[in-house]
Amino acid sequence: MSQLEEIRKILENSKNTVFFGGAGVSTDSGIPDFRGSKGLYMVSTGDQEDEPEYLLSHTCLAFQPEKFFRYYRDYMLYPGAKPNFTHFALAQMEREGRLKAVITQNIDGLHQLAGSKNVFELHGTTKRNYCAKCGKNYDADYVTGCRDIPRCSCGGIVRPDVVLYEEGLSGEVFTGAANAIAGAEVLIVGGTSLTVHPAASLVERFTGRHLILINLSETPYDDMAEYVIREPLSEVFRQLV
Ligand code: CNA
Repeated sequence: MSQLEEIRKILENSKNTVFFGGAGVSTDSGIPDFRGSKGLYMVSTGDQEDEPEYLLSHTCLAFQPEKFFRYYRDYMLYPGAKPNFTHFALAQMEREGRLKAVITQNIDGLHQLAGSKNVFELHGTTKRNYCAKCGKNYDADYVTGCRDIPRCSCGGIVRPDVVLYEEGLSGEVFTGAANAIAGAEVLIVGGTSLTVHPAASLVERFTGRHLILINLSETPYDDMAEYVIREPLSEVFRQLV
């Protein structure tokens, strides 16, 4: 039996699978990842203040908001992006009672758009925005439509509900995700370099039976996995679901 046939059988027989993914899930939707071969981190001018880690940091938002929003709007917002086969396959598995949760590092909201209900967004979402001063909520269209710094009616900056570099994760979301992984029988990890912490270390909470890792490039957790598949996620899911 081939590896993919074995995995298909495992997924067919389990009612307790959890998926943990990252930017590689959405590359087939036209959203570039950070560390893949065509990722945003592969372009560097050598100036630290031009690096994505700085441009997407709390410091940049606080002290150079124009620069922050220019980069954020150009590279983090994809209003026309649609879910791809992987997003839809995961939503279908949940509807069929086979998938318990999707845990994502993505901020694009595409899992929910595909129909997934139990989604833990570890790094927040570009779909929600709020005034840093008064807390008033704004949708993504408001931020997309602003030319420069999005402002609230109170004058405060409207920022995305996204976990920026130097900011902490929501304890509630992280605990929910950790519990889902700790209670899973099968864990599929896909489209993530597993280098951003603490999110990546969630894999260590898994004590179930089958760990399946689907990623185009090597990750620090490959040795932990029972199956390591180095093919595009959508192609793999077409054969699994
Ligand atoms: P990453 O570090 O960019 O890693 C992505 C991984 O996915 C790489 O190892 C690639 O080799 C792999 N990959 C790319 N395309 C595919 C594919 N089709 N099939 C299989 N593997 C593929 O991204 P991580 O998610 O690990 O890092 C976490 C960051 C990235 C989070 O903070 C996110 O907010 C951030 N991010 C999110 C998005 C998004 O929301 N779509 C886009 C870009 C970056």
